[in-house]
Amino acid sequence: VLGAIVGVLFLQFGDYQCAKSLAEGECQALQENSWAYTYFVEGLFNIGGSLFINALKMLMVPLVLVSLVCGVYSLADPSKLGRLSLKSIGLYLLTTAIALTLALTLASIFQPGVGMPVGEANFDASDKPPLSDVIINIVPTNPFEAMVSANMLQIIVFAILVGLAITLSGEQGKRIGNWFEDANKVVMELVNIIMRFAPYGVFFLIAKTFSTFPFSDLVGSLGSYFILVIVGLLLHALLTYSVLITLFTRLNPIKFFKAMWPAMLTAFGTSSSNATLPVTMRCAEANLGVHKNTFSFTLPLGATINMDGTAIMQGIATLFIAQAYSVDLSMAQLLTVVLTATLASIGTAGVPSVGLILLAGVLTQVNLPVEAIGMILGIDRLLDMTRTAVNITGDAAVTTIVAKSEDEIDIETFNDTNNRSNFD
Ligand code: DAS
Repeated sequence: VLGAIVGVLFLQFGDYQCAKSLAEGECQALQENSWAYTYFVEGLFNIGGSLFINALKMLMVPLVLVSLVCGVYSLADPSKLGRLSLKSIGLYLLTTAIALTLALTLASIFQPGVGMPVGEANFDASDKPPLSDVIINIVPTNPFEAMVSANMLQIIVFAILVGLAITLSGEQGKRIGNWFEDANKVVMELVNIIMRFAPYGVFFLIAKTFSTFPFSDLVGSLGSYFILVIVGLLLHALLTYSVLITLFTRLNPIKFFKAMWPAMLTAFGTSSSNATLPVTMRCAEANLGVHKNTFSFTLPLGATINMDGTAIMQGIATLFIAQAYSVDLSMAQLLTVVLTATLASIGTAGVPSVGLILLAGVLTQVNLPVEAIGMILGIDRLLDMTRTAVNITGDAAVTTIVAKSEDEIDIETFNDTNNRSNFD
């Protein structure tokens, strides 16, 4: 909010005016030696914001590579591979794919980014590989080149294969697996360090955006993006999970939401699936009646690999940015968005704002500018809180379905809405 106010003040009272056409996607200061534009808009705001965006881009490759190797390594443990994990992994990937499809459909229908005053794309968006190339190219010929060029799909495929190989490598694999688990802790600490600078980075990015583009145009487009993500999150939570729970368990979905309400509130408050996990587990046990030996596997798994709410944001944000830059994504590129977003979330821990770092990877994969994240960063906090609540609700919905199928749920507890424990 402070960044927007400062930006608007500069645009209204600075000694420069932006060319209304903004055709080049950048503000053309009409007074060449404008001090306000030179030292602040293109100076402080631009440098501060770009440093933060670069830091997000810096995190993409190590975060996805290390967390995904760990995610697959912990998943593919033969002792866990059984029916339970195949059911829960299958359902988690299904709900995430449904979330992305819903998000891309909503963004295609309502087109929130059309009219966003960023003008034409001044980057190469022409690379639209045919579907066959997208599929052939997901296997890297040189994994190190894939990392250097931040080819996220190739990094994801390589990480999944490495995770599987570690599992099948006996003792040596255990040593490498432990190394990756330690490396994952370091990478997550790196994310925490960068996120400490988020308030400053967001201030500079928003100040630059609002000091460059007309306030009325911005609020209209950002407002429609924000509302569309909230609508997508609510639709997915209330519709998808209700249908799946009714279809697969014949239980009352309303009682499910009542049971999970304390965990949803905790997730909303913390913006972290990991931090909410103890409450999600308590709700599953005390309110849903799910047996411990089921939720103690499916919920930690879900907190890591299942991020439906994040997928909703990523699908809508990707199309919002493409529309803002008048880039028309092909069907192959939309499939790339679904693949990258679904697979990238498998290993990533549920901590605040991690969805934004993954969004940078999705944008990279379809040749959209990662800098464009700067436009939506300022309103992401409230969206992160809401999508995290949806993430853990999805974890609990799949847990309920799996528990019912394994006859590991106490139906009386599930149906008894009087004994709801709110852990106050
Ligand atoms: N905050 C993340 C979580 O905990 C979600 C996200 O960043 O998108 O699930």
